[in-house]
Amino acid sequence: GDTNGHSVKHDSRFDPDFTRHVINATGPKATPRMRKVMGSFIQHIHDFARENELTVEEWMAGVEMINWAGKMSDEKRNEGQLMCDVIGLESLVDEITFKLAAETNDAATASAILGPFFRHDAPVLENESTIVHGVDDGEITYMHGIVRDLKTKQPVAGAWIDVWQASTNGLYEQQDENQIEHNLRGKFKTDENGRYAYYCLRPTPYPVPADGPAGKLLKLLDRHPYRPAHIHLIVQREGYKPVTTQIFDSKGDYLEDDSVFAVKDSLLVDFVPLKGNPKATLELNYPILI
Ligand code: MBD
Ligand code: FE
Repeated sequence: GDTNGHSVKHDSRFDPDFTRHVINATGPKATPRMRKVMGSFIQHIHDFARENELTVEEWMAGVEMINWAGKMSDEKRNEGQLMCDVIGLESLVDEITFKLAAETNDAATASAILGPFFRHDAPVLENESTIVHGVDDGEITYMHGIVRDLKTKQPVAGAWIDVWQASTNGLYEQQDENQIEHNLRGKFKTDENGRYAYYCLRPTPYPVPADGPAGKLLKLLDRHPYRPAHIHLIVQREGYKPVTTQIFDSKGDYLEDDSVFAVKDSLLVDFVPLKGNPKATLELNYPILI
């Protein structure tokens, strides 16, 4: 009861009316999409709190984890994204996006999540050159293929392929002061026959960073931090929908229990022995459809 003539209508936070009241606080200038998405978000997170009888301590632990992720996020380690990855959110959103584009996209090379270690400023390199510098214990792979139009099946000239991968010590170049800038990254352009080619490493499994909030969450969930061996690719050309993807060594570990849930059957590849090329011991012919 109040003594000054005012009353708070929604004073029971357990009442679903309270959630409605919060959602309805959205003003008329919010965009329809913002109204819909944030309304849904508020509904779900209120229901989540009620369902789990979330305590102040638990909620604050979550807030601290988000703050910790923010503090650790820069171009060297995107912990906010990594947190989303270990709960499968980036993979889910990738799948939803892919499905929405399914009519035009069905025949295209499947997508996979970008992950936290992409850099926009990879060096432009000539076809037939290498992205491997100062890595002595890796298996050098001659990776090449033809990019084709998914409808006409004709080669696509002038398509850009961004490639990046971790070194054999399990670290991307920006995580590792012992690698030269842009090691194991490159941007290649398909020639007039739609062909690209470069030397890279056979990828090796490695753990996502375990010393930050994502690592702590994995530990609390009794999960390992490993990812299966993979190579990242972004393929794009004006007039085509860009494809962000990863390819996975079909003979590697952790294909069934990727810590970030990114593996798809259609993205498994075989590295085959290569003879007669002094620069590489393995070959990967990877055709791409965009
Ligand atoms: C990675 O290397 C990666 O590719 C993803 C998706 C998440 C964490 C680390
Ligand atoms: Fe990766």
